[in-house]
Amino acid sequence: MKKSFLTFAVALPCAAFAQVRYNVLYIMTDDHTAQMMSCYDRTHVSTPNLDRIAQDGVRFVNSYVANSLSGPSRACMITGKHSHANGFTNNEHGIFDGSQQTMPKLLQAAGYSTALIGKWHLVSTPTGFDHYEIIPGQGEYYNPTFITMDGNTHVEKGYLTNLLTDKAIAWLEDARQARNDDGTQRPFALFLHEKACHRDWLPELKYLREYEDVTFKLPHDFDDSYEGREAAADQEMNIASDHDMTMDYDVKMFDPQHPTRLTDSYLAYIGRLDSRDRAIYDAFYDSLAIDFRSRHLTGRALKEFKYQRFMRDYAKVLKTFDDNMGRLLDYLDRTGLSENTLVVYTSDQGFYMGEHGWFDKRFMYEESFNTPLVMRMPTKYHKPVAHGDITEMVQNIDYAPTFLDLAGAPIPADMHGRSLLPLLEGQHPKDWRKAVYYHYYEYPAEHKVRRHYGIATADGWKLMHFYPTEAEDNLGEKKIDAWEMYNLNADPGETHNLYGQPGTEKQLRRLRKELKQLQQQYADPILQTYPIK
Ligand code: SGN
Ligand code: CA
Repeated sequence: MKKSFLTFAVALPCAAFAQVRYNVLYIMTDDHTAQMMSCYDRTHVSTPNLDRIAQDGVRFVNSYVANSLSGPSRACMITGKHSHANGFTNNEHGIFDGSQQTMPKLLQAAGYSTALIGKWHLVSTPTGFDHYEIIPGQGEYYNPTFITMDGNTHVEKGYLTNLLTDKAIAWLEDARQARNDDGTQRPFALFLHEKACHRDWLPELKYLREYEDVTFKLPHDFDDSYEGREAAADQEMNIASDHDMTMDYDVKMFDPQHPTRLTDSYLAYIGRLDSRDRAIYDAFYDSLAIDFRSRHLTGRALKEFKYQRFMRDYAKVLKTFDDNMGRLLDYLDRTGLSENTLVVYTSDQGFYMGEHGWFDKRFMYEESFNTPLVMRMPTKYHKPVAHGDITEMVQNIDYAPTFLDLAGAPIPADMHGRSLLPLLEGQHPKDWRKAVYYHYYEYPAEHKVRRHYGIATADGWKLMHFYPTEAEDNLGEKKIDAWEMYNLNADPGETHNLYGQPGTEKQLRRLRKELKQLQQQYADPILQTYPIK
């Protein structure tokens, strides 16, 4: 658990309490992780514009997702409910039931204009938005396709991250002018959902050479042996593996003489560039590929090479995003919107940047269970607000109740999350949750992470259960039915599984009891399949 250094409240001059309606600007990236955000971790990169939000507002240091995968995370966010309750448990088979209660719909009912720009990924047509312009599925970085509300698609020239900011600012500009019948500004909530920094990390061409002189530090557990962790040993998200992290699509050392299995999808993405831009792209990566082939790297040296390529391309994609955050924040300041707008920045989940030798997410281990979360309250908020670090355990199911609370709208009793507004106002409610619940479902699937659920506690303990289904029989795969327990205070990298170790019985009993309580509280049907005694 990360500890707070600076939590304190600052009193701002009280604006007239009367009828202030605050806007919400919710910005969410894809796969951006705290290890690559300098207000959390300075090891690898600098993200000055994202850090501005934390400097002027708050940084949540114990922020988690309920299910570390795009679609499920988005469904938790807009419903305020865990996956089993909102029905969207995994990307592979999920279709979000758009007829259910969602936070955007409730904001509309409270008089808000709502808009969604960018990645949706919930398959069904978005509901609850007065305006949307989304990208199909994972979308494309170069000359991307957009889907508009009339159901039509069109392609725009440019780099997706820049285009999304343009669209967000254009919508905000209209929203800023929108007035209710009584002449007051109509409040709004804009959800800007980025593709950056999702695989396969295709940089904006102007940043191709950025970070090329940087050698990124290897994580201490880059060569993890996965001892005592059966599911961790069995995944397919190894940087070292050519099957998991491919040489063309991921590493971009494309060799036409030796095309690999993902050649078509790689070529489809870069094939979107026009011939002039494609020549710039090819000139850059071809020169690297020629050098790479001359070195005949194998084994550990090849793994390290792949890590450096992955880190550099990811960092480039992030740099364009951080630039755009600066543009957006400047716009809010220039127009005065900062005064009455809550700015939220988060990611749909964290990501492995070589920790355990991995990329991707899905596991309940810290790197992907954690997600960055910084917020800046309206600068003319009518009460004192918190600055610095918020250490309470928060989860993406809390965003929906928070925005409703800020809007002055009732929070439905069936939402699992809790409003963060008291925390943002500098309070520390005594009855704040002491543990968070997690459940991941997408197996069988790419990266082969087994289904698991678990609990993480505020005092730094974690218990997880990887459980089998009938899928393993059908696939002829090994059934894994394994528990893991960690003391993060002593073992932050989660490499020493304490489950079943002598001397940990009391702690295990306590964690099992708390896990059961949370499963009962949220009514997760898994409790029927795997009852906890
Ligand atoms: C794609 C990626 C995976 C990634 C999932 C889910 N493969 O399928 O690496 O785990 O998305 O990501 S790719 O070959 O298509 O790049 S998520 O963030 O959308 O959940
Ligand atoms: Ca994601």
